Amino acid sequence: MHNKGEKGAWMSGHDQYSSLWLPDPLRVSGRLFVWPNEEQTWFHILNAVNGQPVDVFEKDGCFALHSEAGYIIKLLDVLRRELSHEALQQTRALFKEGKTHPTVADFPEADSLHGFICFARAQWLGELIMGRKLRAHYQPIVDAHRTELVYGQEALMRAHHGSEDQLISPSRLLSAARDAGIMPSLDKHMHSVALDHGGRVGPDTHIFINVTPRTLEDREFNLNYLLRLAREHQVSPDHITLEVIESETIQNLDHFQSVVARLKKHQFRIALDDMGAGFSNLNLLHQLRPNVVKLDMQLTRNIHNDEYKAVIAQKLLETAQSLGILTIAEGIENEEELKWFREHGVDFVQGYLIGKPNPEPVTVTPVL
Ligand code: G
Ligand code: MN
Repeated sequence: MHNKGEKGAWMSGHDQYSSLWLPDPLRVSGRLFVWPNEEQTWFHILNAVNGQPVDVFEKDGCFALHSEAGYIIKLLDVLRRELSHEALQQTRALFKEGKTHPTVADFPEADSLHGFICFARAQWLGELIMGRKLRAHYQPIVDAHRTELVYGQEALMRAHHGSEDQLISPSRLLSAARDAGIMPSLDKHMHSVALDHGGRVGPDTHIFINVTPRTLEDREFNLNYLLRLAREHQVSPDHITLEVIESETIQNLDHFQSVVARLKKHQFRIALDDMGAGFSNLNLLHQLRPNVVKLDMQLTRNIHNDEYKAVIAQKLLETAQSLGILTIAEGIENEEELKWFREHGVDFVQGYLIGKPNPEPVTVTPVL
């Protein structure tokens, strides 16, 4: 059965990866046997299964879900969302290849459903990375007053799964990486993918890449790797802005700050992302001392008609301006939002009104 001890080995090479990971519930057909911890969990799961093939073994207190390509991983995502933490921990799960039924001897192999979900999601993500299915799409960031001047391009993670037109949302990828404890690997991989287009965005355009604090804190993260990537792709570090997201996950502030200080010393630029959203707080402004602050799109939405948002955004802009920090308003969708931010002195804007994320960086943006 699957061997959790080998979880860390999945980055070590494609060949090794294929042999280590059998049987693979995503590639091998088989059944996932589930022993729900209580009756309510039965109902929840059967609801989530929603017409997909399932064998019920009432006598054994379990049922089996058929693993069809691409189906089981989606189902696991649903279960992870729908079931309580307790139910996930206490429900047992076991994957059996083919049509075989578990015997008493298999039982010690059964994992908690939670463990199985983490394992399967790590495997799914590993497969996307190894199969080079992760791509960067680029969204232009332009001068607020002259929207035809492209200042930067934010690289946004996208994944194609199954048929090529099936896109996987970044939030699903991020939550899988978090569950599987491989966020730093995902971030690092995305940085290299993002910079692959480095040359194409033009030498004067800044590339914005997202990074979680966890990655910056990770022992495996080192500056040399970023410097090497920048050199290989001929992008100067002062044209690479690291957007720090999800501030609540900072574990060791001293260490985090020392990493940020070293990045700045090498001329990388730091942005505080999603300012004004729940997980980006004012404390981080003085802890991070960023070069750039990005105002969250929830604040932007309808700002011209919302007194509360307007006051909050205005104070955030004033704070950044008096500290000499550049400002970007995210998620601009209409002319009124753009007008509001222009009148309140924002430096740059980003959003569907100006340009949507695109596989090729959009270099011609509208005059608004
Ligand atoms: O967390 P961050 O702000 O980096 O996320 C940006 C996400 O928001 C991207 O996935 C992008 O597709 C999406 N996005 C970008 N511009 C707009 C916009 O104008 N409106 C909306 N609704 N979403 C946007
Ligand atoms: Mn961002």
